[in-house]
Amino acid sequence: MKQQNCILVGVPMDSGKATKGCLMGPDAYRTAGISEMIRELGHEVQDAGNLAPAPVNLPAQVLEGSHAAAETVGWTETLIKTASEVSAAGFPIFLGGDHALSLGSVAGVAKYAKSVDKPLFVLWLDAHTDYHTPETSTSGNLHGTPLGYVTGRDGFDGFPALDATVPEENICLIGLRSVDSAEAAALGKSKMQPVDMRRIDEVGIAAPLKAFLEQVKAAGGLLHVSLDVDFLEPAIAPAVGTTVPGGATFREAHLVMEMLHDAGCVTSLDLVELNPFLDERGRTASLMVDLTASLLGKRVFDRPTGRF
Ligand code: B3U
Ligand code: MN
Ligand code: MN
Repeated sequence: MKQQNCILVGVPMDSGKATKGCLMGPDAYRTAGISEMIRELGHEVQDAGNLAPAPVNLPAQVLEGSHAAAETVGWTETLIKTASEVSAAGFPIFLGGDHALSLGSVAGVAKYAKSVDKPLFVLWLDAHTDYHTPETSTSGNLHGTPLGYVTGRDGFDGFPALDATVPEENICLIGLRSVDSAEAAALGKSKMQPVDMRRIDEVGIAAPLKAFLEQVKAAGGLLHVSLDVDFLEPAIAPAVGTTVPGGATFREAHLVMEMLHDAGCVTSLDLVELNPFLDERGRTASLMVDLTASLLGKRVFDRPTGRF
């Protein structure tokens, strides 16, 4: 990955589920030193501050089973606009906020990709598939729906119409270990590339990622990475509302980020679901910043320069 102009976009969004706390995420990343880390790695960084949701009123029956729907639609409107604009200016890093922010970040990046006539690919690092529609969700939590929205599934009345959808075959999900039955049924019919923990146990995490990155590079595509804290093993990343045992280890997660760096095709990043209220002395926020460092080129041993 060459030198980047990183743009930090704070998204203190907490409307994607009922448990509160993700709104503190952007400031936790700042406190953990995300700007300083990026600068030390030789990249440019600018902090665009925090966004706010557009004011939205929904008719009574629209999205009525969804938690805080109007607020999430407002965030989505704001994020589509911002994500499409900042993508033209540099490498956006969306500091969440819960995973409902990806309804807007991915839709906005897809809009940008269309404007420059490049295919968009998405890597979803998550315990969950987040492939519900508001109608299939049993929890009513819209953080479980972004991949449903950006792939163009029906049932998103009230949300902005998409300028561009992401082709299912361009989406790879790694880390899966909690998939609701309605999602599994839809996933079975889709062309998305799911990699669950069993597959990782059998073949390792590098092989499926390598295959996907080769697909991205062969197509000359843009790659958006969406990193949910619950991709990680809860023992190393406790600051998340939806812990699921058996997640990616410290070493697997860093390897993923290092491979993404070496591939040189990542163009935008979401850091989502961090709930600082649930953290232990900031260690989850710090781990997420360290993983971002690996994605941006931090390494233990740099062979060309011989530096550790
Ligand atoms: N699939 C469940 C659980 C869930 C999805 N994403 C998170 N949790 N973080 C749901 O509520 O949609
Ligand atoms: Mn998620
Ligand atoms: Mn998740």
